[in-house]
Amino acid sequence: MALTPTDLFDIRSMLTEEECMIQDAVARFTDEKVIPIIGDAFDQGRFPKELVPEIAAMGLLGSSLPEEYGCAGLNGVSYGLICQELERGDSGIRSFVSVQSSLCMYPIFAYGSEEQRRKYLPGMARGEIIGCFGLTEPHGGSDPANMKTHAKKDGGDWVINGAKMWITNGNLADIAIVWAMTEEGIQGFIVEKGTPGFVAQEIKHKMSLRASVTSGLFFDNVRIPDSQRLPNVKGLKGPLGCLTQARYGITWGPIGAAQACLTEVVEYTKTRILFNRPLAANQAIQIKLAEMARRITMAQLLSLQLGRLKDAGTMQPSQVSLAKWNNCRMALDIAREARDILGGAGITTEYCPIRHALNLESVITYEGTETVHQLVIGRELTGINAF
Ligand code: TGC
Ligand code: FAD
Repeated sequence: MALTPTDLFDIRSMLTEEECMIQDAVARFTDEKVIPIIGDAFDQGRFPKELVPEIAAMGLLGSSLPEEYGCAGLNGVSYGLICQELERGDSGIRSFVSVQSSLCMYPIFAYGSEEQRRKYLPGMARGEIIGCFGLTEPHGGSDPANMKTHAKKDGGDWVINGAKMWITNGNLADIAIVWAMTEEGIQGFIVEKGTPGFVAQEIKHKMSLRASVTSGLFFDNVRIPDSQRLPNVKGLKGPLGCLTQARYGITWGPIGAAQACLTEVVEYTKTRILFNRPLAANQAIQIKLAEMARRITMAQLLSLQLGRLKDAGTMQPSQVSLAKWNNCRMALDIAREARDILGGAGITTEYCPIRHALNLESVITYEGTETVHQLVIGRELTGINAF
């Protein structure tokens, strides 16, 4: 029996019927709605916002949160498969879902008051309220403990001053989850668009994640009531807890990007005739394709096991770091190699590898750079903090 090139170890057979149905539904959406438009959106530097209602209607926003807040209540493996299939289309679409789900809805659910959950989560699940997550600051994102943005208590209000940088969905967002230093350590605040003194400014001239909105956020004496503070967490573990959720999804996403590159390059090399034979008939090419399939397979096994650990409630942040590092590196290497195999044709967005490669330059940097994740593993092995 012939194996599936993008699933050589039959990961599908290890999924439940519900997980397979979710994967198929999102795969169909990506094939029919994302892939036909994404090359142009990337060229134009435009996030295809018109896709949001359908993404929401499919239950992909906050998909792991409970149904009582209007969410789908799916397990972690399903969330991973959603990320994988969306990123097979484009990292920007997966980014939108990651930020909304893991970085905005999750903290409101995990750290928010019941009133905040009821106020925001159902509208966010419907895609009517869009969120962004402000942790990184202009002076250096790898070390968020050194946070300059601060919030000062003033009677029953908080006054926020500072700036955040590289914020996905910044100019799209109706609310920002903003992390700020207070006298009691880092705390999270929900800042609504239009609050006086709060401005989002889109970052232009990006060569990566062009089908995604990235912004700077600026806070000049932004006054919000205490009811907009997330009451149930203090300290860096608040934002880092959100990152663990998002990074988990990001371990799956790049698998989709790599699968898209492999699929395209296998077809191309079978039909490209050079030196009187298909390009795919050369050992040098077959070894490159085999290497891609090997690395995709290892990444799939890592993410599936990570997902099963997550669903069992035992997943550890350093396990997520290992998979985020491995899978982003795997996909970036594959996208670059695929671009090379396409020759000159590989430099336009008619073929997906250059778009995925450019996107993955961000994916390997955000949510903790490759170095940050390597040092997390180093710390796990040695017990010595080398940051
Ligand atoms: P450290 O001393 O290690 O930890 C402080 C407290 O946090 C706890 N903790 C975690 N909790 C949950 N998940 C994790 N991954 C955690 N890592 C640590 C830890 O137990 C401790 O708790 P407690 O109770 O003892 O206070 O903190 P550190 O200052 O040494 O930092 C370590 C380091 C470098 C790993 C951390 O700062 C880090 O991860 N830096 C990278 C920052 C980053 O990833 N930023 C991402 C910004 S968001 C983004 O990029 C979105 S892109 C979205 C998209 O478009 O898809
Ligand atoms: P720096 O922290 O300045 O790092 C620079 C270099 O130094 C890196 O190579 C890093 O690996 C290396 N380095 C750092 N520390 C060490 C060390 N101890 N030893 C050796 N090397 C080290 N942030 C948000 O808060 N919300 C978002 O929605 C968001 N979306 C993003 C979207 C995009 C497209 C991008 C590109 C970024 C986004 N980010 C977001 C920011 C992202 O998380 C940061 O870019 C990332 O954490 C790295 O921070 P930095 O860019 O300031 O680099």
